[in-house]
Amino acid sequence: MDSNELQKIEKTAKNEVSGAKNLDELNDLRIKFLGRERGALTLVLRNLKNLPQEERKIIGKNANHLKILTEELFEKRGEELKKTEFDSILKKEWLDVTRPGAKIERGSLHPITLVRCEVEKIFSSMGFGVVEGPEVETEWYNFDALNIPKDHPARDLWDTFWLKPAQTGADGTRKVAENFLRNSASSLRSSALLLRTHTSPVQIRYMQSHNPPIRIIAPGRVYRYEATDAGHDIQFHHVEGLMIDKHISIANFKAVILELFKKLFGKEVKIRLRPSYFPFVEPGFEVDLSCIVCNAKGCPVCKKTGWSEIMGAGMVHPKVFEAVGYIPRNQQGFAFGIGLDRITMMKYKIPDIRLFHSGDLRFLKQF
Ligand code: FA5
Repeated sequence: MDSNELQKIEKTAKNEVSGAKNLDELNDLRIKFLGRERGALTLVLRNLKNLPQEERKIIGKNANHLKILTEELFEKRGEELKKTEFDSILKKEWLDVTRPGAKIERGSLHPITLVRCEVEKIFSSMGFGVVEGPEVETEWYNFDALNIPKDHPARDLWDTFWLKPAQTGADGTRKVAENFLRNSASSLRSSALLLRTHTSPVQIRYMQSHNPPIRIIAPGRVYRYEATDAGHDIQFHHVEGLMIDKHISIANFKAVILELFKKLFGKEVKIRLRPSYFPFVEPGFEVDLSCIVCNAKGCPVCKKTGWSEIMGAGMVHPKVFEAVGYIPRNQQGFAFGIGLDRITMMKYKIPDIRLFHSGDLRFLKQF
């Protein structure tokens, strides 16, 4: 061991410490030079005892001096590296708190949902409850109980999607659903399955489990196997209505419907009742609303007539009361089925019903 060796250690330490690229590298170097076991300077100091006394004095002094110097080198380089690392973190994670936030895309309710909610609110304010029923129905509820027996020509009024007998899923879910529907008709009743063509079966289900007085609406999706055009789709929505008590008349029906339209459209509207045939009401009529899309001037929605057929209605037929187990003469009432899509078109002046299911965001984003 001589002074040359110490100078060599000093030179390498200076070079390597100043060249350390990060704190890990610096730590390795610290072990290399100052490490307790095998650090270059530690070994020098440890071996001092083997040197002659004179040499030990000089080398010892120089080695201690170098140790202090090297520790200062590490300290200084450590500070530099910490600052560089901190600066790079700051650069990476820098956040401009004054920058305006990114706009969160929000969905909106479908126009039909908006109008459905509004219709429900208006009917609720007139004391009507809101009930629902299954979209997959049995033939008995959709037709038979509504006084539309098999082979009756009136069935042709409702072009029906019939369902094939269901495949049972591994978990038996479809079977359970089918059994539920079939059991809720009786075993003697027709249990073929279909997609309901109107929400009138909900009034049957409700009357089976409730006695008059009744005041309900039944909104929901319905299906028909028919050609589509600006005013017709194969999947649309009905709001069925039913009001039954001892002395309910068509005058009550008119008052309720005019109140609905007045509140929904925010102004008095014109309606007209045309005699019509529905097997489950007598008398039956269709209600036309003067076309709001074109202000009754004529457009594709009203087929250029100025009127749009909006609903079917009438006084509940005694046969329907019989089907649900009521004594026909004990009560009377009206029922109606509003085309929800049609009144939505009127409210928002939508010229084509097919837009509702087009999935076109340019259309949907307007609501
Ligand atoms: C019925 O379905 C009856 N259940 C309504 C009813 C209930 C009458 C209670 C009497 C008593 P209709 O098939 O007319 O009736 O349908 C009712 C309304 O649904 C129509 O007035 C019309 O506004 C709308 N509608 C009918 N077919 C379509 C279709 N393909 N696309 C869109 N809306 C339709």
